Amino acid sequence: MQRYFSPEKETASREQVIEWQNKGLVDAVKRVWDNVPYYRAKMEEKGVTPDDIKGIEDLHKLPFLTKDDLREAYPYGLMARPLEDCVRIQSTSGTTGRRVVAFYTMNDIHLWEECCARALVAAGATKEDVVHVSYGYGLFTGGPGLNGGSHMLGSLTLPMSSGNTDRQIQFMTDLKSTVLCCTPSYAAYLAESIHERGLRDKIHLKAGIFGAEAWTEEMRHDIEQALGIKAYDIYGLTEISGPGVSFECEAQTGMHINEDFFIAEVINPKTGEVLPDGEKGELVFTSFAKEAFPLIRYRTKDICILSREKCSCGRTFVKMTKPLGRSDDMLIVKGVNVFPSQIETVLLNHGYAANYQIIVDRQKNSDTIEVRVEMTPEMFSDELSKVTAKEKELVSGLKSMLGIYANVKLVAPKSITRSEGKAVRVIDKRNLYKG
Ligand code: DLL
Repeated sequence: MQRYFSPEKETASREQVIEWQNKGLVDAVKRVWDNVPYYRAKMEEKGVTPDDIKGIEDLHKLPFLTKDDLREAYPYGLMARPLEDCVRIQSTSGTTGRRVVAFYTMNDIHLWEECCARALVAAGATKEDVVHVSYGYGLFTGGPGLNGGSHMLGSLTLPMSSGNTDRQIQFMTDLKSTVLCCTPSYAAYLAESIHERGLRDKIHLKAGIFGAEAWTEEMRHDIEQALGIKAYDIYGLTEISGPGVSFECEAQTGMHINEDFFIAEVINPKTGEVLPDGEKGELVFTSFAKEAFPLIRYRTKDICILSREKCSCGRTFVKMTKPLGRSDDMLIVKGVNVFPSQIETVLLNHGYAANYQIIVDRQKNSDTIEVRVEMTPEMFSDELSKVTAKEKELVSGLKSMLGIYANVKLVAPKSITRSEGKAVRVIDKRNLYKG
């Protein structure tokens, strides 16, 4: 059986990988300096020019890039290739207004799809498999990424997208899907629905590739048991390409980062200092091989640990742990990125004060989000029907801001505990991050 999609890359010697990265970095820095005024200004501000960058040992001299930079440069400010060379955009989930938009040339699409094909092969997929893609399609990278990877591998690809569980299960049984790609919470929901319908013995799945949100080892165990599969983690972010920036192999002890395309660093999120392998900190990526949208030292805000221990699968690429948390307050609810500040904006725009709490939970394998907000003193004497109407108004405001349903509960004025220090706005009962 095929063990690797790109064997010469995935098992390359350390020296070889460093050579690719040295060359790639020097080239990428020149390209952004020449083509992206935004980058040039950032580098000038830090007093660094392309001549200072001879290889990855000089990476630390370069400025970091954050989501705020991407928003500031929106929409075209970070493009390193002319528009005519670009063939696609994708965008991060959940944020409205100034979204983060990433651009791709045809080569960038191929690079990204190759990452996903590697993830599929690492999960045991071959061209004989039927790959059932239930990640969302559209601006979200999940569907298009795994779809492309599956095509590249030559597997029959079912572009199911998310939702419509009955249809998912029907195709899964009729077409005998063998590899399922979706978020772990949707996999758990599908498993439950399959059992409820008594269809467990009609399912032919052998593996699942689940990512885009945090999930625990316990959840992995439950999904594996319920579907009789091996469940693999996959990580990625739109800014760097999408799913497949890193992926799990059969060892299931961390995700291999595709180091022939991306340089990974872990930094202290407070000081920006680069930490040695094995230490926990914020993951930073340099996507040197990308043409349209190469990002240099992009801060992911994901907290993790890198490990260079030899892996039993034979891949030599560095491994990252599952994200162990975030260095900002972003939540991922139903696979959608949600910032508390977005919720606050909706509340303030509707005339409420910033006394609120966001309660996130997972019930029956599905995320729930509830926003509790204090009524204004005038509203307190209103009849119930008026209060319900106000709640509905907020539900719809939140839906258009976040793209997902959030339950709203208007509570009595002064009933939300005031904090003496930092307000505790978010109560996440899911306990997804361990370690
Ligand atoms: O979630 C890309 C993706 C699609 C990855 C499908 C895997 C599968 P964004 O919407 O830009 O992109 O969200 C990126 O999601 O910074 C992490 O915080 C989180 N994330 C992604 N994969 C994982 C994972 C896609 N396996 C943000 N475990 C990232 C935990 C993950 N968190």
